[in-house]
Amino acid sequence: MKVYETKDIRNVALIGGAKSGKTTLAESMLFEGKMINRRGTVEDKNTVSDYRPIEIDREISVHSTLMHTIYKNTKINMIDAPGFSDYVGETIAALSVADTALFLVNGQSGVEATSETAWRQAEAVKCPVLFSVNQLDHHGANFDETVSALKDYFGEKVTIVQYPVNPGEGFDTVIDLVLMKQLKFKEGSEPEISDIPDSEKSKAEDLHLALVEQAAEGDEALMEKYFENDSLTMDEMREGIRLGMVTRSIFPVMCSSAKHGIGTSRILDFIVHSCPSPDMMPPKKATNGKEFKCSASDPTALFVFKTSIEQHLGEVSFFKVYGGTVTEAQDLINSRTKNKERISQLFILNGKNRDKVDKVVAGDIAVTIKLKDVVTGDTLADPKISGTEFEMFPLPDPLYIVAIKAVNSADDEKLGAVLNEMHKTDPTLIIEFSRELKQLLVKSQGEFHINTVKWYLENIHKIETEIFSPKIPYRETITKSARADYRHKKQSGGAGQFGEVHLMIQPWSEGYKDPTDIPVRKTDVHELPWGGKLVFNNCIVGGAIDARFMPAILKGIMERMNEGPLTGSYARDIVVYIYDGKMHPVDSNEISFKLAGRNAFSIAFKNAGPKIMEPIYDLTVWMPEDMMGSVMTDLQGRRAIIMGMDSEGKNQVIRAKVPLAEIQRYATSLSSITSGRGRFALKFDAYQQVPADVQDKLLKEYEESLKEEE
Ligand SMILES: Nc1nc2c(ncn2[C@@H]2O[C@H](COP(=O)(O)OP(=O)(O)OP(=O)(O)O)[C@@H](O)[C@H]2O)c(=O)[nH]1
Ligand SMILES: [Mg+2]
Repeated sequence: MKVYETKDIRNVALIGGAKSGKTTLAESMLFEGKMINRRGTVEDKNTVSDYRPIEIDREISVHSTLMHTIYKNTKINMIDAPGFSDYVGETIAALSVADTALFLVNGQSGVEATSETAWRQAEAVKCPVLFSVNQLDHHGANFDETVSALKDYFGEKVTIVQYPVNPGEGFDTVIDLVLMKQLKFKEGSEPEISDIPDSEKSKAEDLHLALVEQAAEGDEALMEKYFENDSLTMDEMREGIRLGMVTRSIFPVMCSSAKHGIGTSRILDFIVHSCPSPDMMPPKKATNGKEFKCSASDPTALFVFKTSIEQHLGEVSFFKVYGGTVTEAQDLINSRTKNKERISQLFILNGKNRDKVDKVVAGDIAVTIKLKDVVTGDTLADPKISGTEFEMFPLPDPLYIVAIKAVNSADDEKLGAVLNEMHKTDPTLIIEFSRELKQLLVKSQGEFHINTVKWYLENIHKIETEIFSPKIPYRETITKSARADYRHKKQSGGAGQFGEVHLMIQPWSEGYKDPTDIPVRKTDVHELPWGGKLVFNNCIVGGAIDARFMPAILKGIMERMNEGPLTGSYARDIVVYIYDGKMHPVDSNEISFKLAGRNAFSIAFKNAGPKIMEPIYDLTVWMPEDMMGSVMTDLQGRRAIIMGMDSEGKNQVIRAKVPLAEIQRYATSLSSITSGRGRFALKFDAYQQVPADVQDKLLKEYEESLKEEE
């Protein structure tokens, strides 16, 4: 394979609405570029992009796929991202290295919820966007309505470059406003170019003018030329569009029917002539301030944006080169580990098919294998600039958390290992063993995402699993003071055990007051790892308990704080006063005082108006206005307290405080209430007392669980 120079490379991420036709368009682009000689279809399960078993099984894209096609001596790298919002991590990764987002909209359904998700990601990384209204061969396709929805959602910079002459069945002809010609397409060959028919002339002229104005807007020199000559030449327009794309002052709109290969060759042509090459993009900044402009003469620096595990290859690292060139047998330094990594083999991919290459230049995207310790987000750089590090792209917060366990406990270890491997290839899946809940948690983007995990576990790794809601990390505390005495005494033949503790407890809060009748001698404040405090006061006078037994008493109390007397959850915010007790000259030892302390504490706790606290989260929900009523009604059924309402762009926003116990599966509910249009964010706020009926229920459940253990 020929080595392409930076200026002859384009990096395109295919993003947009779910099932809008991204994978089909990628197939058509491969076909037009003669990379394949037969176009596969998603239905026939033979596309280059959706090659993985799960994608074949489900007929959707689940992972992003790297491909490339050649058009007019330009190497166009394509990363086909999945459209379903649960896989948004793949879209983010693809956009992080793309210089153009080719954004597909279904001409029949317009701007969908998943289109909005994709758009937000492109906005976040400021990626230039080129729209194509696809599926224009559908009888229900409506180009004008789709464009006005695009403008409505994404702004007036959405600018028509082409419009269809005969949308619907048999669609094959467009008016192109850059070329100012009519193009009639036939798959696999150049379009038939003719003059714009009289019937279309005035519409075409109007839209051409709008395009010229938008193209000139990004550049002062072009604006001047436009004012001077009342028009721009085709080269000037191309230049203007390219500059406008980089600064995001124009979002051109094209037309396609990916399924029939209509429009594809002109999209490729547009990418070559009017979309930026990597060196035209703003420089990539490293954390040390150094800037990389995708120049082949710089020292080598590459960024790993994706990791996958492929049959026969093992771990594959996908990277984009931001400086210099990468060659086989080159040694680079991983900025995270500071270790040397040797590049063994380099490949460019078309789905699962790979071609070996000797060299990859700045701006290009390729893969390598068998690196020692490299994860997504790592930077590998020439030893001369080894401190260079590119920032990892920001990942979305998890929205849907489940607990998982193997049906067969013999699979437990394997399950952990496989899940950790999954995290490596999909960093939006977070795996955590919660010591507190004693559960293995999988944090994901939604139910669909978890179903994907389950599919892999069952079909590929042959592990049957059970998925359930995680336990809630409740806390226990007290509301008033109480005293208790406990004597631990055991006389069984030889050495006996004896320890007696008298204590008082009261709730801790900022500025609490010590009791007047107990003189405090020594205070230790313990910040608890799970939040809150335990204040431990030694108030012994006259040697009733030796100071050497105090740590044992504290240990006993801490055991109970660890496993609260009400539900076994962590206890917090308590002040303890050890004010009296008894020792035995022979039988007193640490064990006895630990047990006496623990039991005295338990008794006092139960008499001190104990309460259960639950985590409350700040919930923000975004949804279209007409769905606000149903979202609100649903929230009221979740013990939510509405804090405020607002509007943000096209959406309404509700802010509320909601107990975690009520929103564990909110992703699924909100999606069904709003037909996917709603989205939400969660942030931990504070612990709050549970209502009495919930407390009763929890106490009963805990008692039952203790009985079961017995
Ligand atoms: N009629 C028609 N159908 C199309 C066109 N493009 C794609 N399709 C069909 O639409 C469905 C979805 O196509 P895909 O290419 O898988 O869409 P996608 O955007 O890659 O889907 P995801 O990656 O799963 O979001 C398939 O059944 C395609 O055959 C088109 O231009 N016209
Ligand atoms: Mg797809």
